[in-house]
Amino acid sequence: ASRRDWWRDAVIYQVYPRSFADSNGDGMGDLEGIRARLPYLRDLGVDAVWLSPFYASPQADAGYDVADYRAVDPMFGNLLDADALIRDAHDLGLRIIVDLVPNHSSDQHEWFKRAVAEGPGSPLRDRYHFRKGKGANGQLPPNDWESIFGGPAWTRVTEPDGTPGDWYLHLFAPEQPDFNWEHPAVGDEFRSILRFWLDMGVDGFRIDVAHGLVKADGLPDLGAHDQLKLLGNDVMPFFDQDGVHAIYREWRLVLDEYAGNETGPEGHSLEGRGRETGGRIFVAEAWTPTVERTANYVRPDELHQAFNFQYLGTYWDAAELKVVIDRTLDAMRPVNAPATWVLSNHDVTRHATRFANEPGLGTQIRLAGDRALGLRRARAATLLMLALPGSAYVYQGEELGLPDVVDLADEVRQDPAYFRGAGQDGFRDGCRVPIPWTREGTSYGFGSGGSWLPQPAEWGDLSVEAQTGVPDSTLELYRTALTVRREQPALGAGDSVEWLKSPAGVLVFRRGDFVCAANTTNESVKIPAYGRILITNGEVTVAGDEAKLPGDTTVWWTTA
Ligand code: TEU
Repeated sequence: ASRRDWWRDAVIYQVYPRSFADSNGDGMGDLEGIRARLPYLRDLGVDAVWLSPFYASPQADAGYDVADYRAVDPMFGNLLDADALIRDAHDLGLRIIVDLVPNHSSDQHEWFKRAVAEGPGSPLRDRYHFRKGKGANGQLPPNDWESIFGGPAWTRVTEPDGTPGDWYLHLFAPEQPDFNWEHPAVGDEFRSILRFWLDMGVDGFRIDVAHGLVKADGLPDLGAHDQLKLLGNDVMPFFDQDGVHAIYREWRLVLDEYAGNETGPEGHSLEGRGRETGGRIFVAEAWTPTVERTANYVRPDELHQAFNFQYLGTYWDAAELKVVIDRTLDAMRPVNAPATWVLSNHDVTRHATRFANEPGLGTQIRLAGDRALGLRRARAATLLMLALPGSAYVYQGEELGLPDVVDLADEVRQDPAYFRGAGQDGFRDGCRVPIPWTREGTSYGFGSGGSWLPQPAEWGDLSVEAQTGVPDSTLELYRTALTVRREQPALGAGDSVEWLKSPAGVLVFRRGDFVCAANTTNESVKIPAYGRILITNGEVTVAGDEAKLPGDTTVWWTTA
């Protein structure tokens, strides 16, 4: 990986702060806990760390409801802790990407509280989407949009005089009112927030609901659109509107201001960090109907990367994977943006559990499935992902092979989507169970005061301690893979792959001296032996110029 444009082939590790490491024994992870574990992340071999929100928040949606964008929630620490975390990360050669939530604030944000308190006609209401209701006395929501978490996307406020009054729009929970990005104060505020964190020294931003900021003119009824077809071909009036791109072109100019002002990892040369933005990047969380529409977000004057949710939504199936890989690379090449590859995050069932189940269940499931099979496929899928050109995202705990915790009791669940009965969503607590660090002990080393979600008894055997130094462990597989990835220039680089002839159910591709083969079937197959084996998750046997690749196995070769 070259220093220049580090992000083009970076492996970026997602930390979910409340579930990573708890330094003060309150059962919730915090910034000091993360800071103490930075050497673990450095040794794992990732390039950057993306932190889910740690800002001041009532935690109605685990911090994706921000009350103050320039403050750390006391639950996670304070700004000095954030400063120490960023500095220590840089000293270790790790970059820090923070989460920015511009689509909505918390209903406890100062602007929203004042907008409600000032009553109808308050100019502060123009910073959100306040409307009169329909029907007699305005008792019906202004349009037919539904919240992603279930129920109407509108909530009616009680006015200062005690009467039911205006409605406000919230694509997510009622505690997450959507900003009106047509109002200039909103843009001004967010450019200022960007500068605040850039001045703190962060290396980039993950943009939450990046496809949602601009709504169609007049907030038209959905009518025939199928709201649940988020990844179908339908463009919703509240998602992926063309107008959103003007916002990102402005943000890019803010990043450009920092081009000559690098503060990144010490010991890294300045020219090592991308050109226009001093190595700082934006990554979009944009759920669009197609990867071609996703490519619009990463045009040269907009954002740098966007999560590849089409890839995340693909099952462990060679034919389907090949289509998505080709289509992704074809979509990213014209805009000169790196492809990204992601298998898990804090919103979906972990891939070890998805692949333990039948295909076709989607990314929100609550079945354990065949655990051993799921883990084997997850390990093979990781090696495939890390062999592809572009940047890869790793969600905390996947390097331990953690499954989703599928049997959490309703009393301990906290995902608002679960309780609001979201059609396609809501099983998100299962991938958020705190990380096990040690074999024994209170909350398996997560902290001294238990964990906010209960950890299963098997967590000890899956802990970092239990897997460290164990050659066949998933943790060592990740460490070795990431080491090899750094050593082999062909890995991650470029914008295309050369597919080689392969049996059905098997993918084989070459990049320079490097060959990767992934057998997604459960039967062993014979393929040519391409050279020296660098890594595999299975037991590949070689006889002469032929290799036997067991089912659900990926192998990397070097032909050099
Ligand atoms: O997620 C946006 C989003 O659209 C998700 O709700 C997604 O559709 C779903 O989880 C997939 O099944 C982002 C954050 O990642 C998520 O945690 C927040 O709840 C949401 O925004 C609101 O801020």
